[in-house]
Amino acid sequence: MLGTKRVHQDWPGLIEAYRRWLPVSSATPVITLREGATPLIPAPCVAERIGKGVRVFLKYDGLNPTGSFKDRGMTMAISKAREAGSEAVICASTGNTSAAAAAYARRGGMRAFVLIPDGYVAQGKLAQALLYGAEVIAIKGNFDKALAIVQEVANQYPITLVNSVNPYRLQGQKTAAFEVIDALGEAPDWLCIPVGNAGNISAYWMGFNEYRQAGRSRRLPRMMGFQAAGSAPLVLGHSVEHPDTIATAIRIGNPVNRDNALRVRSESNGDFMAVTDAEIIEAYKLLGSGEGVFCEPASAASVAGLLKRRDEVPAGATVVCVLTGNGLKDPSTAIEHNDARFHTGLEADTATVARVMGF
Ligand code: AN7
Repeated sequence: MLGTKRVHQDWPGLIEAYRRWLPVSSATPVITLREGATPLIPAPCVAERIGKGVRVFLKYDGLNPTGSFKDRGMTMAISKAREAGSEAVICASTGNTSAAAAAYARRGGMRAFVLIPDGYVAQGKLAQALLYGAEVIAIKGNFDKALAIVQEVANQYPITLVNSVNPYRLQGQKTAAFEVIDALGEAPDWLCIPVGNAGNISAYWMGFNEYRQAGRSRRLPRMMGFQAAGSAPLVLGHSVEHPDTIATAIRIGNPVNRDNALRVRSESNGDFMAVTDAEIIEAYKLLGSGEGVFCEPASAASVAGLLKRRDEVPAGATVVCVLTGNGLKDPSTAIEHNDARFHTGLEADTATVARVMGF
């Protein structure tokens, strides 16, 4: 009966929720914004395009505190940096890592330095880094160059690197796989995921394996990673010097977790594939106007990829597509790419409004 049952359960954040699976101890100061516990949303419009009784779910990690999956890794990386006595952190970022690093570092009382490719970070992400109080350094160069610089800086000076070469990042991010299994009661048949530096695909695979070893699931998914066609080093088999895509979050030509990614592909019998910007935008619009889910372009690559490979999905399969970031991160792409009827500059009278409505 409504009212007799406690419907809202307080969520302590993923470190407390999954403490026994994570490298933390009573000495670790937990820096949290109550990240994790994101919904697994059924996607009937996407499923209908595949048919064959396939079930599709969206792991909507855009509902984390700073609007992306990066919060999962950052609560761990920042808590461990704080435990080690660090006073400052640094990262290179296409945007989301910088927002998460800034928020968690400031919450933990640390300085946050973020290097970004000047002009190629979506507006919402830049706004976040600035507002959260990061020290933002925009360079004339892409993400790969920025990452090389922060690695050198972190080697030479007393500052903690919080890109996904930091092992605590992947530890935190693996909890998304735990949540998928906790929600479905079993691992999916396919996991579709956008790939940039390949940290997240590596983290999910770790999480799926740990849960299976512990008897929480019986199978492992095929890991299907999707890159933007102009920025697809793992598909091509070599680095891309000048990566280019509308999905700026995954505009990465030299993924640091390359070896992990190749191992995940072979161990899971998975695959990597490129999706074009046009395919990304089509999936992005379908998610918005068909499912009511607003994700950022990079995230839509997972659904674009699934649709591209629809013929290979086994009948009756369960598929999870990871939506890594919130659509509000990148309002200009949404305003530029939509199928809406948008009537502007009209006179403020009822007759005019009724006329454009079609009455
Ligand atoms: C929305 O923020 O690399 O394959 O610097 O923001 O783990 O790199 C972002 C990556 C997918 C790719 N979707 O994840 C950064 C950054 C979104 C992202 C990815 C990113 P990885």
